[in-house]
Amino acid sequence: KKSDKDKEIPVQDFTTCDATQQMITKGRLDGVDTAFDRAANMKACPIGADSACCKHCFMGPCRLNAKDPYGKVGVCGATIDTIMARNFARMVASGAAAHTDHGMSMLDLFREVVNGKIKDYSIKDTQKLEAVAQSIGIETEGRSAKEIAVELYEALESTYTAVEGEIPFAKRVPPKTLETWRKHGVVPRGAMREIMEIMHRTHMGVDQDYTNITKQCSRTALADGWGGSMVATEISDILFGTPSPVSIEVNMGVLKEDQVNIIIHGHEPNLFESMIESVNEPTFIEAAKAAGAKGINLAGMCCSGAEVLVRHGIPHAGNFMSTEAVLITGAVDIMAVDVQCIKQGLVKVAECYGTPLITTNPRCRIEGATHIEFNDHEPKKSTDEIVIKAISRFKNRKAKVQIPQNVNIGVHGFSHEYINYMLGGSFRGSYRPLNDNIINGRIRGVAGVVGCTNPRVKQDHVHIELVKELIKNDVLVLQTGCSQIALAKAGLTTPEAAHLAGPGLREVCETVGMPPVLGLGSCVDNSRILIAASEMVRIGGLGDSIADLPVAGCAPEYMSEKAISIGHYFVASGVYTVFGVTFPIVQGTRFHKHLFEELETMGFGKWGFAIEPQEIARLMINHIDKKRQALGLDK
Ligand code: SF4
Ligand code: MSK
Repeated sequence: KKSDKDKEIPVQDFTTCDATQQMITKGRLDGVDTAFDRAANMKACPIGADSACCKHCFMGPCRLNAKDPYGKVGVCGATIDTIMARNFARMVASGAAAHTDHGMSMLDLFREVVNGKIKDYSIKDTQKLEAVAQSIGIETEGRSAKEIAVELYEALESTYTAVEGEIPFAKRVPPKTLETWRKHGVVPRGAMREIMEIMHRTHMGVDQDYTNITKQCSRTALADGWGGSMVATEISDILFGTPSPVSIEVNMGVLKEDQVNIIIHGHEPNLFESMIESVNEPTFIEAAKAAGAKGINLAGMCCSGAEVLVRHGIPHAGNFMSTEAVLITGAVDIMAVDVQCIKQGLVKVAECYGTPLITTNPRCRIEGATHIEFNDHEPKKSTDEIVIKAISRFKNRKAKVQIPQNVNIGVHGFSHEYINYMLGGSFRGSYRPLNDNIINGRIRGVAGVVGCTNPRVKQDHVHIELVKELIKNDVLVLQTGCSQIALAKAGLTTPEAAHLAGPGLREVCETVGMPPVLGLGSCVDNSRILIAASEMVRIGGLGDSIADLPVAGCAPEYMSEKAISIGHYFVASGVYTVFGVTFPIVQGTRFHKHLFEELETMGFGKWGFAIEPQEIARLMINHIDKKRQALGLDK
């Protein structure tokens, strides 16, 4: 039962997504609560928001005063800088753990496919297999795919397990950037080691120098971006195919009243890949018809959706803040989830509409949901069972169905390989034309706009207005995750959106036939942006390190610890990265100065913060212009 307090708040203040607005309105009439309502009814804790509290031991918890940060210390004597740095480090550790565990699952699957123990999946992209192997110095000439894959597996395992040395993908880092990392001792070893060390160092009574803690934040975050996340992306491409652009429908209108609707939500692609097989089984299609449906309709949400949107052109029903709203349609016959960004609140909403909510991963069970475990060794066993349940729910649908008719068509699937191809004219093309267009000023710079949606700000609004402002100023925008879906719903992922771009970017888009906003995939696919940046350095003309490039990043509506890890690996890689909503550090403290100023002087990127889209755009564009000037591109 919802409280009355938020009933006054117009739904337009919660979200710019029309379909989600319609569903919140319906939810209000049905007496159903969503995270929007809960956020309106629960003020964020002001002490936690500033990260001014510590509960790392039981002499505390200790609460400092953000308004007088140096007026007090914790019982152990910990200063505000130590407390904030330790809290920040643990967010990085948690976010990095999520991505690296995801990557490790993909690597486990790859190992079992390569050694023949799993036969339901296979290596789909041998060209990518060879390219990844070559990138870390594995000989491919005259060798079979199996031989290459065995050696690649062994090498990539050290991304997680290496107790010393450097992770394999450090070989892809531009030499000058790597030199900076080596100088500051932040080249990552295996992720397990780095995450373990961060947890040790942030224990009570260990590392109490915020600059030293920040070093381990950088090392751990880099083990995510250039390690766990990059392995997740590359192995998923090898197993399931490297994305290339597809035109596809996005938004809640992809649900179909007269079909069995199945939604997959979460992050790892293997569940979804198996579900694609299951829904195409003729026996299930027949069974769905026998139950009175016209067919089976499969759609994705969040990053699970982003993975298959770019690889297979499966429709996407909406981003993080629409996952409860989509259930309010009454049209979802089953929602199956795996890991990450799955709100516990889904259970109640699903229950209200008689939609089975299925957990599938042993790492993520939710009280009140049904668990049907997914196993890579017999994947279809669980996805078949889920389809059967969905058909049965369709047959017995009791909830009134109301599907918002919003559908947007956009082009997605710009892997860095495809960007190469698109701009360079061959699959082994080059970023030369991109660099040339930046040098001649048609493209002012490149921005990565990524990340979640968050009920503390109007859903999609900051993403959309920020991206519009960037492209208007000739900044090419690369996107992943929930942000990409926000822009797709706003119609900016189409080549026609080029008319919203400044004259230079518009000319490039029209010549190539590409949108001014390029969707690259899921959150782990932020690694594609790192590779694109490395390629831009390698091609030349834009400096020697990633920190020299006229680029900037942003997660304007972030909500997760994963986003903090992503933000910090971009910063450690040399990118100015602006976050919106809130930033968990007290302004005016030494730790704040370290992250927002000093890291840049050490050869890294730096953090930035602003809430309003125009202000974020101004910060990013100013930074791009500063880098252009330093390169001598704008006299
Ligand atoms: Fe308080 Fe120090 Fe314990 Fe943190 S570690 S709770 S600051 S006494
Ligand atoms: S799903 S981490 S809400 S982007 Fe990757 Fe979206 Fe953020 Fe989850």
